[in-house]
Amino acid sequence: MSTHDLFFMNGRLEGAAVKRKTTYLKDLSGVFKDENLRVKMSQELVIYDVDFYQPVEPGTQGGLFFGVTRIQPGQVGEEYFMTRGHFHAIVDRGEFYWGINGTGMLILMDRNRKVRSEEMKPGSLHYIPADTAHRVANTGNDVLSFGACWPADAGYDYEEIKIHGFAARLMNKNGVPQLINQE
Ligand code: S6P
Ligand code: ZN
Repeated sequence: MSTHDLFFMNGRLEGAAVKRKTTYLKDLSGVFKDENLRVKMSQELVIYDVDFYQPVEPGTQGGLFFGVTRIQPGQVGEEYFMTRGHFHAIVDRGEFYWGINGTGMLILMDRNRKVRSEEMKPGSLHYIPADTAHRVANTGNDVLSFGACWPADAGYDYEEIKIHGFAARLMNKNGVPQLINQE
């Protein structure tokens, strides 16, 4: 009998097979509206990290991946720290997110560039439909963490967002998070 070595406990994913990807401010060139300000800030600042478990090879049909993302509190100018955001490479793949700690906003954009948002907080559950770009912003003073489960063959299309961005950005306007249209 082998010892089980994979746990999702107290909001953390733990086990020898769990991998971590850390994203620093220096990795997010062109992501925030105020790029001039971003380059002046500390480039070694951790903006978010993802702990994830891939039980099968990426691209495996029928497989599932599981991850926990933690976004630090903070802003670049008026814009909240957030994930890069992506469509899935295989467009008809959806995903679940759920809030674990802190408060934030899930920003969703369809192919017609129509943007909507859902508030994230501990216990909130979010279904991300297929062919929908998704990004999360931390609107609070604590670390925002959320769980995610997605198909192993979904892949990532970061390019579309890199070129065209989201049609709206989440900004702190006098202490209130507001989606501000960019087009
Ligand atoms: C993967 C899933 C999450 C994100 C993570 C970081 O499909 O949506 O694990 O990868 O939240 O966001 P991003 O946009 O940098 O991949
Ligand atoms: Zn995704």
